[in-house]
Amino acid sequence: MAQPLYNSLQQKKQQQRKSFAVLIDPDKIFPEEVKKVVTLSIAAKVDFFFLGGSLVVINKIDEIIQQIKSICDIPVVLFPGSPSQVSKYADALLFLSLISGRNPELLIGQHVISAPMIRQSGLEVIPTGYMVIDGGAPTSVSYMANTSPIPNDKNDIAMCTAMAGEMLGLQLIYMDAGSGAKNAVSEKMIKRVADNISVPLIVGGGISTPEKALANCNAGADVIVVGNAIEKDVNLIKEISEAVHS
Ligand code: 1GP
Repeated sequence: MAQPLYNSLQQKKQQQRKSFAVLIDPDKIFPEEVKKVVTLSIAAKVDFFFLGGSLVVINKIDEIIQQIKSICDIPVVLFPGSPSQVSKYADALLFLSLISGRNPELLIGQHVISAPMIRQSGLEVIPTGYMVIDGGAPTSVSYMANTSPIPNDKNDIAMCTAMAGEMLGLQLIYMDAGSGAKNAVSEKMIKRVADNISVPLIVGGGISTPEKALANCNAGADVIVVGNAIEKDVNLIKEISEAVHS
């Protein structure tokens, strides 16, 4: 299956170019706000929109993607918390396997259920090793996943988990402290993981300043994801984008 979006990510990694993804939680955004976020993202040269949440109560995913697509061609990547969060209007889907946990449903169970629907959608599928790192307080993802996150000072566990994910054939590693995490993933842990894998590394959860985004890039993150902080202050789109692209 063709993977244009993944190929561009790999190419960027080779060129040491970093990407910035704005995370839109479909439950937390009103249609009138989408336009503002998208307009600011175009101006700031945002690389991707990630769309999804640990729990989506009102399913507006199709509607939001169509709205984004009517304004710009920034790729929309689904970051689904459940098989119901699939939309044929997106460009790609992170097929997440929760490799930091030991819940078979999130390692393979829900994938089996959603596979035919995803195949039918024609979406680009990117197999992703999803690692939840302790962000200092329970987040939606840690509760919904019903597994323990990796302790935030256990850099070796994170490294070995990411290495195993890559050896299993996963094409991306996503380290996530959870949306609105009190503590973002540490630069030491990011570096330890980045130094030991060759697939692109996504880092998110609790990033709220351009300085932290830049530090994460310097530690080895290839894609920075920010959602919560932008929901509170949309001006951060420009500031964080500049930091990531610098
Ligand atoms: C959460 O990585 C994302 O899954 C982004 O986290 O909302 O805290 O930016 P924030």
